[in-house]
Amino acid sequence: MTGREAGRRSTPGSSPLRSIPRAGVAGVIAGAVAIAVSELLAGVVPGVPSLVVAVGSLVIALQPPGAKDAVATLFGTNDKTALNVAVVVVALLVAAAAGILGRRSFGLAAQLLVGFGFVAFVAAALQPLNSQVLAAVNAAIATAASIATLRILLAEAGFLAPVRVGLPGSNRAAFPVATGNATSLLVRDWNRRRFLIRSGEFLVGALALGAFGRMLLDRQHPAGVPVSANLPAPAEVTPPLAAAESLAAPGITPIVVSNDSFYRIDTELLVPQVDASGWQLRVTGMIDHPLTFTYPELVAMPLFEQYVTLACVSNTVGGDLIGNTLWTGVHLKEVLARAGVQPAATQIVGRSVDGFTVGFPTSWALDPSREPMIAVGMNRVPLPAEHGYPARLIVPGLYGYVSATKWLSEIELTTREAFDAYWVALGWAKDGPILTESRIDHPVDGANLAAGPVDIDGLAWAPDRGVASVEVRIDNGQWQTAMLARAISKATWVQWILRWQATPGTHTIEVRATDGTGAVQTATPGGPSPAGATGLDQVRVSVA
Ligand SMILES: Nc1nc2c(c(=O)[nH]1)N[C@H]1C(S)=C(S)[C@@H](COP(=O)(O)O)O[C@H]1N2
Ligand SMILES: [Mo]
Repeated sequence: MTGREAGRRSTPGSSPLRSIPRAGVAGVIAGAVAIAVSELLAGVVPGVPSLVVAVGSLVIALQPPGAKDAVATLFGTNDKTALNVAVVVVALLVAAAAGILGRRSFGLAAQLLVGFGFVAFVAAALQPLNSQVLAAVNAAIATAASIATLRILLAEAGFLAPVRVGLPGSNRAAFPVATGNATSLLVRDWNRRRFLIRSGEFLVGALALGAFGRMLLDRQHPAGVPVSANLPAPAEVTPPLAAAESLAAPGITPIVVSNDSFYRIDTELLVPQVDASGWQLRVTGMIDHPLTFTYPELVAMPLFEQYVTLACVSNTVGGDLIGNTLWTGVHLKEVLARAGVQPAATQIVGRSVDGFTVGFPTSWALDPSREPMIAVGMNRVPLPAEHGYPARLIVPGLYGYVSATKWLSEIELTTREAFDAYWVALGWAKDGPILTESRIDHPVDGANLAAGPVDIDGLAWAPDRGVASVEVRIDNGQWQTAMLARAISKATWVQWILRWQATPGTHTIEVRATDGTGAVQTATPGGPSPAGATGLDQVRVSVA
């Protein structure tokens, strides 16, 4: 008899290494069942938090300074998916460890699962919008489901005494595992097959229920304008865009981005759903008259419209974490005037229902040259949920991370020294004026072109200093001045175009902008951390 055969004939428990895979599989499946049950509960019962989302949010909350820089545009859509997947994978690994432990001591395995369930509960309970009771209920049920599953599968695998359920006919114990003769080999084969069948059943069930739960959960957190939302007509209406404000170049990036294609960046793994009827905006801190607005009270104030370009500090050179749209909202200055800002209040902090914060200088907001707003509309519809319904801040000239609080709940007047907002505490710059930048949209990098006239076009922005000029150069040649559309305002980006007589060969095209103060955009590559990306956008093309 070879050593290998001898090994097969021992009991699973007596061959510690060889039994690891089966025990690990049992653990993974127990973990999958826990996740499936918890996602299903979260999807079916309103108010029950998803534990996967909760652990992901905890990871976001615990990130060390600089982590966001390492993952270039963390919190973009793909990163949210990646984080969910990472949480599931880690949970399954922990569950696998529980399965392996369970061969020797089921009690220890159960304790590990309880511990993990407790971590998930704490993660969920820490989120400001979650019910702690429902978080506890979900974690308890999910943990119980994983322990029961592990118990059943470890018994099927022969590591534990069979689970006896006191129902007639259900008492299908695994065959006793014996050693040393042909009959027992057959029995063990049958046991192994039963383990596999059972595991497969649990796995398929978990995948189906988990996917169903997640689908229901996503449905509870839809993007887009909430059905019940409506927006009164603004008192001051912006005239339609003049023809001169857009260049008539085919395929050029539109000057106004649609709500659906406007970039989205935030720390929320599911789109927050704020009910405007229960929502309030409080104005607090170093003011003479604390204020509270309900949604009807806020939108009963005179509404105005303005185009403002919003950019993310994480946007890389040539990137698309930037958009320009028509915002509708209340003058922040009017709200601040009513509140009576005390002279010592040097910082305005915007807090979100989810605990996110921004902070910007009071002097920036009160500067007569700009109109910061409490925005309630985007492109003439109420704010879509993912862009901050029912209200958000929009401050011309500042990156979103220091200014554009979505799902706004409080405006607090404080000092610059007293408080560092969310991303500032994580190492990003305290001041976040949007840098002067420009982008080549056409031709695209790597394009193959025919020799002859080629239109090079793109966008440039320097909110809210305004763009004075845009220049393009080919192969390090002379800077050539591009034609600019008429800017809607200093707070918006502007389209530019340059006709080029392309000659055969490969060429590098670069662009740079000069802002309204005469400052040329920084050409040295840098950032995005801590204060925004610098450097020139460039594309390489082949001309034949
Ligand atoms: N509540 C909340 N508001 C937020 C954020 C966030 O994570 N949570 N992210 C900010 C950042 S970093 C940016 S760039 C803008 C993006 O706004 P948008 O998603 O509407 O484009 O929102 C800002 N407001
Ligand atoms: Mo951002």
